[in-house]
Amino acid sequence: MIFSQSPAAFSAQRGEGREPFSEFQVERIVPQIQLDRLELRELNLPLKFPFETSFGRTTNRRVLIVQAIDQSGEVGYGECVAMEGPFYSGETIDTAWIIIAKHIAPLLASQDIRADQVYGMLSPIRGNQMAKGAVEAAIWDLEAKLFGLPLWKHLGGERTEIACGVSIGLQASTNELVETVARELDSGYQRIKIKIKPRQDVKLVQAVRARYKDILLSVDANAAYSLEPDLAVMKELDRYNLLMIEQPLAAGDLVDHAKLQRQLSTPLCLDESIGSAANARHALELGACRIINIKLGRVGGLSQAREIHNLAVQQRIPVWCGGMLETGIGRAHNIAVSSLPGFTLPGDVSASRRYWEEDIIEPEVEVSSRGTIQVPTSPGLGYRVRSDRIEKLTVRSETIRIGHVAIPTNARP
Ligand code: OSB
Ligand code: MG
Repeated sequence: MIFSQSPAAFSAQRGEGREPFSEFQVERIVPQIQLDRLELRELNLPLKFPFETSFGRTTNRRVLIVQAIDQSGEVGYGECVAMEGPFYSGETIDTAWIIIAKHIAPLLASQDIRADQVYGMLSPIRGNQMAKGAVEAAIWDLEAKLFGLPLWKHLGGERTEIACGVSIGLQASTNELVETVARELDSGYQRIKIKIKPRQDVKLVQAVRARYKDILLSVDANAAYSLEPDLAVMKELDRYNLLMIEQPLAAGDLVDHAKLQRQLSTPLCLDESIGSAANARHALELGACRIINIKLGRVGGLSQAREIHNLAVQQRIPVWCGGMLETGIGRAHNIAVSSLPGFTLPGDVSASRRYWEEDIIEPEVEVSSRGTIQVPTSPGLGYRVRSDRIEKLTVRSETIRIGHVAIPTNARP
């Protein structure tokens, strides 16, 4: 009976070759994970350059890394994308830590689990998507490793190369912005996104467009505008052939986004507004956007990210993968998600070296001169996590045991 196998026995039986299973087999043979513990760590990493948006300036990243460890000792990694302060979303890395330790871990206790069931198991907890997403992503990595499959394949991804864009923060001057754009284009990036905020918007776009008529250019306001007072600015932006305007209005303002979209020819893209697959469905039904930015942390994990992707494909809405200044662990998850076929626009998934002097994975994420990342071929995330470096960067840690009770084989369907 296939279901009676533990994942460890299942991988061992597959032998050294580790050739991927056909989709048919992956469908049928679903090992269940016997989780032993979660390990939380806070790392402190200085960014190579400060990153400024309409909601603030980040110079240093406090990063919460989650390790999901099963009874055979296999380890999956997840990264919580919450930031230090509650300014992009309501979560912070400190709230996520408490939610994981006090509320998420107990819900994972006493059962055999599968990665695609984790989001549902956590449904008693309202919100806290980034906390959920970090744990769920770690369990996906663990499960992919138990299968001996690269995570992107285990998710159902198809692309072996993903298209990359960059997100450029607010700069000290317009000249510096144009110089930064030039540098990123020279590196090969396929799409430029610049951050804007009230009074630092049209003039920035105008300066970049004056130098680069035809590049794929978009702007991201991080919810800094309101419909009524700012309609004129939005109409100005509409004249620059932008690929999209990302999240101009507040996260909850789906109705106002729909009103705005009706008055613009530039597609609106929602980021902060999309906290779940339900939000995505509502936004599309209202006509609040024509493009969706998918961030696995913001939507509660890879299963929700995939569900939003599937919905968007059905409705012919292009999606792309957003970023949250991740270390290599979060970056590797973003690469895996971006391999799904509906990710047709270049994402904010860029090279490790844009953010870090030294990443915590090996090899680091590299971008080709054509602005692409090759998906990895080894199991799970597909990058080696540098435990030594993680150890050095750790400022606090906590181990949370998951009380596991095996369910007898004959009790299963
Ligand atoms: O709005 O996409 C955003 C970074 C932190 C918080 C929000 C956002 C961003 C970015 C950077 O735009 C994306 C990246 O390069 O990781
Ligand atoms: Mg954004």
